[in-house]
Amino acid sequence: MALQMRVTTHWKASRVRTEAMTVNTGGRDAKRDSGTPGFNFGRRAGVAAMGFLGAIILAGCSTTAIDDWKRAGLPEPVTEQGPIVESFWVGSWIAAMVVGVLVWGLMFWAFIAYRRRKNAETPVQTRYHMPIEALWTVAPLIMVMGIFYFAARDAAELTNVSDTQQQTVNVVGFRWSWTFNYVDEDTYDVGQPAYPPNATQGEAPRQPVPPDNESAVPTLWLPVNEKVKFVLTSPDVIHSFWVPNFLFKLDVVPGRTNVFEATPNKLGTYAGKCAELCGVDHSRMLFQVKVVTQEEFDAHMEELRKRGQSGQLDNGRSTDKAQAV
Ligand SMILES: [Cu+2]
Repeated sequence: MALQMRVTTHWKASRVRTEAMTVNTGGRDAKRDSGTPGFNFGRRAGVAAMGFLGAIILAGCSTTAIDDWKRAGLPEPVTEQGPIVESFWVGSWIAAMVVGVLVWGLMFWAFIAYRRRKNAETPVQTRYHMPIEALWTVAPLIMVMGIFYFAARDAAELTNVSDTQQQTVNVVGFRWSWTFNYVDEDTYDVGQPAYPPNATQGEAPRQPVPPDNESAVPTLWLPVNEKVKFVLTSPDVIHSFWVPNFLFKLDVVPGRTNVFEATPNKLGTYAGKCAELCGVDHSRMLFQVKVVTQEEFDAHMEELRKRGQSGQLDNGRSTDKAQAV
């Protein structure tokens, strides 16, 4: 009885504690049903408050917020491959919710149908019930196999390298910035760590990097609707190349060349960052991706050549440009 009382909802904790104490000291006649009118009222009020809050939140939803819900919190995909991840993610949530609603429904049905009644005897105990045991072995197995099938299928598609790319970019992650070698254009761009160096030591307040500001963070330019092969290399430690809007990230590992392909299909500027803790200035490894028209891309390549940034930086570093800051 004391246990039953303690698990009752916590907003009635003080009353429960008193009752539990009564049970412990006063014995059997102190036994009381937890479904007192006070408890029911509290629960109803709670449900009503949550419903009201839900209505307010829904009423205040902008279309962006609704789109966020439709993607279950994922950023908007900006590549041809993005929707593969999106449908896997959303599908997993739907499957999880279906299973969750079924399990919660059965739980609450059991709570109510088999709740303790006054003077009730110990209920019948079911043991070694083969059909039930088979069910709770086979059902999770089917679920795990289902998740595995879709995960393996989508991962194979996302990591498949067809070598039919129109652009190849060698992304070099180094402590603590990025170099983008445009292989087919024979140009490069090299970045510097974002933020002033002392910002990480708490001496200066950290300023957010202005969006679309090329001087603040290195920028990778990509032509829209062209398949890009990303070749990831690192001269020092493990980094991770992550553009959240690509819904994809891949480690940049020294001594190893990781490759993936993606086709950006939405014009715009997107944030990127290192997603593998790589040392003290890991948080300064910010960059951005600019998806532009073919003409803008060509003009930018010409601009790089004019600045003298022809050729490739194998180790990602350039003595004149990427000085330690
Ligand atoms: Cu890093």
